[in-house]
Amino acid sequence: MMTKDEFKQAFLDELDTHFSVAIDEATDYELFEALSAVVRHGYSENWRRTRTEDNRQQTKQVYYFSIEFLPGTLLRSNLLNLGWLDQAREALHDLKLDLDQVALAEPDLALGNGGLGRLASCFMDSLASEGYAANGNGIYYKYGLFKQKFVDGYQVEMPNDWTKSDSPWLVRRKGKAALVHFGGHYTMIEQDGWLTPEYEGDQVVLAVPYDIAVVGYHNHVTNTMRLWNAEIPSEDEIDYRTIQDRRTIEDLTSVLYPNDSTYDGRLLRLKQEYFFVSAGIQSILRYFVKNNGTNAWDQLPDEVAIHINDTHPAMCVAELMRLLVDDYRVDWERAWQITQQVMSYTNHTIMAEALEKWDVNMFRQLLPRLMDIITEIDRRYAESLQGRVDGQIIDRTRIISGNQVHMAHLAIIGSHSINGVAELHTQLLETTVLNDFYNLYPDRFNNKTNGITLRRWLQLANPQLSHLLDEQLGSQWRNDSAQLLKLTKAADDPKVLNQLAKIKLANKQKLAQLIKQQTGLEVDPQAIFDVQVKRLHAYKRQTLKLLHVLALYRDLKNGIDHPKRVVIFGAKAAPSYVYAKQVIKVINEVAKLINHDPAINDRLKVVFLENYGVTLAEQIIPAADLSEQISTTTKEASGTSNMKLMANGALTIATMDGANVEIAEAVGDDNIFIFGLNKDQVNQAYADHSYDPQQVYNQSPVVKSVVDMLIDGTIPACQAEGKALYDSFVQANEPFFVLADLESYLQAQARVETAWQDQEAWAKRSLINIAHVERFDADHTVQLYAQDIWHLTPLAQA
Ligand code: GPQ
Repeated sequence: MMTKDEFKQAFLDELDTHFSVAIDEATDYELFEALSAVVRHGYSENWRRTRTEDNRQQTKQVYYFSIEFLPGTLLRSNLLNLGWLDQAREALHDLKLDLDQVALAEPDLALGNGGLGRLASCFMDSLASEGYAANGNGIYYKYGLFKQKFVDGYQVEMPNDWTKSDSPWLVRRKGKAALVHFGGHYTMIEQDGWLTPEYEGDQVVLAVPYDIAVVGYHNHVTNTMRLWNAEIPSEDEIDYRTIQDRRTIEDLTSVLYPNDSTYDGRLLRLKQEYFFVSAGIQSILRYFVKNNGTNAWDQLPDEVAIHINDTHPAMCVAELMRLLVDDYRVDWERAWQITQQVMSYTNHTIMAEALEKWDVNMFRQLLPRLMDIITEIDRRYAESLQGRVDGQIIDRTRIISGNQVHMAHLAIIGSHSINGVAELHTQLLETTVLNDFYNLYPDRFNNKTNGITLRRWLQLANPQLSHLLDEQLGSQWRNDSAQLLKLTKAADDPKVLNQLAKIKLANKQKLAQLIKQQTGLEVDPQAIFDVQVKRLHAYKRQTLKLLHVLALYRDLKNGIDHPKRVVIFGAKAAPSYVYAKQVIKVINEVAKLINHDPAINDRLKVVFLENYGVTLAEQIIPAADLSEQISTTTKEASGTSNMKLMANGALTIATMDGANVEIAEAVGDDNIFIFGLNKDQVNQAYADHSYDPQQVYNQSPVVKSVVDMLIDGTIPACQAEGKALYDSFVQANEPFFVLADLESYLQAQARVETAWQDQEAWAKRSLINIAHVERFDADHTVQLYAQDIWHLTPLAQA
């Protein structure tokens, strides 16, 4: 424990040692750095001890391989988990400083695009907090996710050169570096009766780890997230004298793939995937050999679980095989058994374009030995099924077919567990995209519905609501989210409901200030704050929200009144995703039109905040009244902003997609607004091509009148983009059913308006949502992974 005065002294000492400045001359970043130094002292012993205790106890560890992590900022979350947040706040207050203000100096660590990367970071926090020995394994991108600006309503991407600011959380561990080989040729030569590859002409890259401590909540466990940086091996410095030469290596880890779910532009990405996979697996085996020698491989599955987060690290399967067979001379069959026991895989989408496939020739050129290993895995796989199942099934499930390497197939064939991320998603995997595999290996399939860490998304983001929960429930809910269910006892207590409403209003006032600061717009905190925050994607249907906005605008212009509403968007588009960028442009122009129309008189405001990311999410979500989860049913694997908004008391308007289905189940029909086609209707329409948007458009005056606003000159300055959206909605077999769901969506929004009229009833619904978010606590999710998939037991907690 640390008292306030001790904290104060430690902070002043750090400020003095690091910068020799007094408080009033220090910049916010210097204050942040001094604070972070105090925090580092707070966990350094636990960090060392967690590592060495794993070692001594031989506790099984999981290695979570993910090409993306989105930790956001770490100062306050580390303080919270150390149990020092209140002391730090008070100590700074004594020094006339505001912790939250100083914390703003810390840039987001944004080494991911969206949900997938953020989930990885929520899991890291929860794994440490649940006392599991867990390691993140990822890439040290020099440029993180781009910074988004709007210029004339268009998205402009700015580089995010985050390493410039010298994050205090990273520790470079040159001593733990590994060598990764690319290209060249190899021949198998016999050495002591074992065929071993001899390489020639390959490029060697030094992988240097940067480690970040992952502090567990009040439990003395501190795990490691390891990010690998590509560098020139020192013995090769002589060969890389020109800047051009050096770039070929350093570029390997320089950029995060800016696409989410779909992408193109390939070779570098393949290199990145192999790079962090190979470095990570090498370091796992090195550690294992140090503890167990080179003769105990059958114990590997007792000590190590490797998790493949989506297909990007699927090469883990082949790389572990390569190292076991080539370097450690383990028999193929034995190596394969070990590999399957060690590996597990999570799928995060059913969208075909995100299931990675690599051209065999490209793969072979970059990774000749690995390609041959995969070929052998594939050959044995097909052989094992020959004569037992239909040849077509073998063809459809092989790793190599059509001159392509199917990464999902590699991950599935090499793993003992395959999971989806929400009940509906897992069911769709089993019955559609992975149906062949499900029929072959039903026991490998399981569901693990996503979760979020309530420490960041409730305790840190919404301190006032957290205090109310303390008052109502005692502080135990902070350790044990099941306690939140007890909140339903207060569902009819007008005092509690009133307090809840007051807290929401205060959060909305704060967000209103931020909106004013960032956009100059004044918004009324009494209005409905209607929030859609997530990546910009056709299937997520920001377009549907846009059409609702146009419908409201049309009504208001025609004298039909609606409750005051502030529609808030936050979304980045992949730089090469033309359609998504057109949507941004149209929303921005519609916002400009409405916000400056005196006839609207502030009854409707549209705010598109720039540069949505973890920190902005922490500011928006606590202020939301309405959570927009309106993806085309079957397309959103789970969603996680739906859970974050629920935790903060927003009511959800949703399709029965992803985890929305489970949210609806948890809160009950009266406490959520459901609309739109269900999964059977959507699948039916795909199967028989029966969706005819033209017909919907022609038959529904409501739909026609709203959609026409995109092309009738209502919205200035985006004719081409408006037309592009219009065309996309009416095209034959439009895959996202925007027009099909529009009327149903507008009706659901009308129900929202009616519900809003009774503020006390709204607050009650809000309370019920908060109470039931315990079902989506990532602490619980990781426990299920640990028990069912990884077979971990928590470290003995000191
Ligand atoms: N997701 Cl495949 C991403 O964020 N990026 C991806 O490349 C893929 C999936 C999301 C998915 O769309 C959401 O529905 C999930 O909630 C999230 O992964 C975490 O599972």
